Amino acid sequence: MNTFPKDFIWGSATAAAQIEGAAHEGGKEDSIWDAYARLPQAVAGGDSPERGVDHYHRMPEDVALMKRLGLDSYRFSTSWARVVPGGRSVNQEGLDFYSRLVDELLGAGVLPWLTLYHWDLPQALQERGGWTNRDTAYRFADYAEAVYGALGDRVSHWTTFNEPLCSSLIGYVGGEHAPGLTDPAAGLAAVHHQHLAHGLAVQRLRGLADAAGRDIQAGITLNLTNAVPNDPTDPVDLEAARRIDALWNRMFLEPMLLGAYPADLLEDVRDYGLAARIQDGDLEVIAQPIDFLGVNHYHDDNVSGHPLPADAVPGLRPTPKPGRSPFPGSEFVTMPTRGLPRTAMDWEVHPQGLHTLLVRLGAEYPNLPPLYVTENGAAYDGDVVTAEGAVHDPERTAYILAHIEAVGRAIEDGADVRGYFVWSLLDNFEWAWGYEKRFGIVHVDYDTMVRTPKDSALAFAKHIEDTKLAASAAAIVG
Ligand code: PNW
Repeated sequence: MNTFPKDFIWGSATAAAQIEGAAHEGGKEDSIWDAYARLPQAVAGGDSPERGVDHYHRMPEDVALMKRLGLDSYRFSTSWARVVPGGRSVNQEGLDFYSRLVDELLGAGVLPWLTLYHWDLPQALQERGGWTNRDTAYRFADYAEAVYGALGDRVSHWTTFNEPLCSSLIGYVGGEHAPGLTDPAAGLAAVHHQHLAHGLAVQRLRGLADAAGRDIQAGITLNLTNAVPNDPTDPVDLEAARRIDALWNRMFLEPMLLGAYPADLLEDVRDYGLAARIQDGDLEVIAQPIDFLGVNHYHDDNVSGHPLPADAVPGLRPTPKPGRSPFPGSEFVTMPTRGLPRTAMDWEVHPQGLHTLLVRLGAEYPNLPPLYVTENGAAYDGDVVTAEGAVHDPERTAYILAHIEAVGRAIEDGADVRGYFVWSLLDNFEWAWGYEKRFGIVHVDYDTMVRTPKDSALAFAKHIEDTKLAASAAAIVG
């Protein structure tokens, strides 16, 4: 077993639109995911976030479960459409729900780790252009202020965005996530405006915290994915990997950490107007110092510049639909399979990729803040609750433990990683896959909403306990 720092944070994550349900209760109005799910064929099985896993009504039970599993922290998101329904005025009832959640967590000894945007823009703001409208960034900072006003006395960890890549490129270019557009220029506008929104919100949160004499930790979560050239000796594949690395990783890391978009990226996407979106002063706002960087990691991308053979399985599958390429200017890039085991999402299982990524970040960005793995986990088919009330999920268990081991080795190799959150606490609404793909370490029966910890949850709980015992033993001996 690896040793982990004594104050390493072990947690689990969810997102509002995936678990809460109560889509039209407590003053909440449509988010883009509520609206998108009503479009024919948008979501597998015609599923919607309307009911979620009823967390809105079962919150205390879910927090009790976290306590039982021994989690140090719970990463959740607040729904903008619940807090500012219709993008108009603040809904106290919405804030009250999150206030009760935070109290419940603190009462259970679980650190609240709050994300402001996990993809559920108020539909009313979408009708004003959504993230293609620069004004949305300023509205986001106001929303951040409203949430801080209600929870800032008790919440210390603030994440602006979860995976802006998905809510820009997959939503506006690939067309497979809400709002379902297929417009590369719109997607890149969304990227820039989300960056700006991040910077404005960090400034706003810090200003409010300073005025109140409080310390906060503010950061962002990115989904970072190694772009591996399919044939590392082939210049065509190497060029494809450079392009995907620029779009997937560096387009997000560099404005925030270095204060500039990568020059090669600007050249790759020159036809789509990204440069024209950047106004004087934007990059200073975007490059606000952050206290941590959240890293979501599930798989590597094996990248080629050659067309796939006719019988090939495409590597990256965000949704059940054969979607458009989400890569502006690099639409020709393919993702061939390379014989690794795959999850039910068709994503490669390759824990070493997480080690490579975490070590690389420290090597490439001298001013990198501390890292937290804010999501990692796997969907597998075939979870069943046995007569004894167990769910045997050996593949998910192995996936999680192998990735934790990779994190431990990355720390030994110098990466400054301070926490690990499993995705996800509960089976939930897996975006365009609806309820078909189960990522939970806790099983949810979608008819009765009964929760049953899977073997992976018990293994994770045991891992947390063993690690803490080992750390305190080392402290006594040391
Ligand atoms: C993340 N991809 O989404 C999200 O943060 C979660 O809400 C989600 O449930 C989880 O991962 C599992 O999918 C992703 O296409 C969606 O590479 C798509 C991709 C990656 C992450």
